[in-house]
Amino acid sequence: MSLGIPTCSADDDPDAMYAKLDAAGCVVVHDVARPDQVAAARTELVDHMASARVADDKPTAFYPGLTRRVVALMHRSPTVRELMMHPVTEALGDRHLGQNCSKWTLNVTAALEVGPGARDQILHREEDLYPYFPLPRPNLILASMWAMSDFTADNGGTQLVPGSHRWDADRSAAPDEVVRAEMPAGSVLYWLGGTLHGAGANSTPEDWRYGIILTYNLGWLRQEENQHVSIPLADVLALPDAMRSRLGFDMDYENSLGFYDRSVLALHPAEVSASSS
Ligand SMILES: O=C(O)CCC(=O)C(=O)O
Repeated sequence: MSLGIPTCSADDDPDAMYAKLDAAGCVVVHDVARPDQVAAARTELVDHMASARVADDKPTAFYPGLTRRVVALMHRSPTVRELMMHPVTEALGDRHLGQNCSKWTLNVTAALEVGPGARDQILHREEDLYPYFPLPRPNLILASMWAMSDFTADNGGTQLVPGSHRWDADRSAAPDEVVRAEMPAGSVLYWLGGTLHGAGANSTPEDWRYGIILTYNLGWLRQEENQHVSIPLADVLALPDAMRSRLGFDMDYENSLGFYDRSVLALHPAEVSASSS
């Protein structure tokens, strides 16, 4: 029997919010993105989504057929950049990832649509990227799914297995342990890197479920989406320090990981050939 997905409101006490996330491995937070932010992100990404390839329907493929995705959102959407460091995410990230690193970073960005007829995605853990740790793994990843449209049990709402972040490797989910995230646009589903999840099947005739996934990892791990080449350097240099740091263009001051010479980072392309010759 599923434990269910706890819910909160964006202005709830962050410790109480994190306690729910830590206990269930997932939590839905309501009223995080404003309606104007949802509308702006959708507008900024509309052409990219329209030209994205709809996945073919191969029964064993990781990405189910009738879904489409666009990545590199730090480059493509100034509004998603703003949402990327939302205070709710900052509070949950500090509490979860901050236990195991002095800096945590943006891991993956993607806008994801699940179209009518799409099947359930295979259940997986975000932390399967790092198979060298036995399950249950230490805290490595925090994931978030921003609802750009209403998520329902029928239109592709994310499947989750609450409690599975504490399971050993030999336990798999029974059907009645899987629950689908239902939330109105503007809400955010947060889940831990060890929680089994996947996109839900869409049995509606014409409703495309639209979400933006942003995941974060420990600053000393490799980022799954290479943020260093997913946004032009000129844009990186114009970002506020905190945002540039979250993207991973910064050193982890505790142990010097990622050290660099700022004067090289700031070189204009025309200066690069001169300085390297
Ligand atoms: O779209 C979703 O609800 C989840 C997507 C996901 O888990 C993935 O693409 O890895």
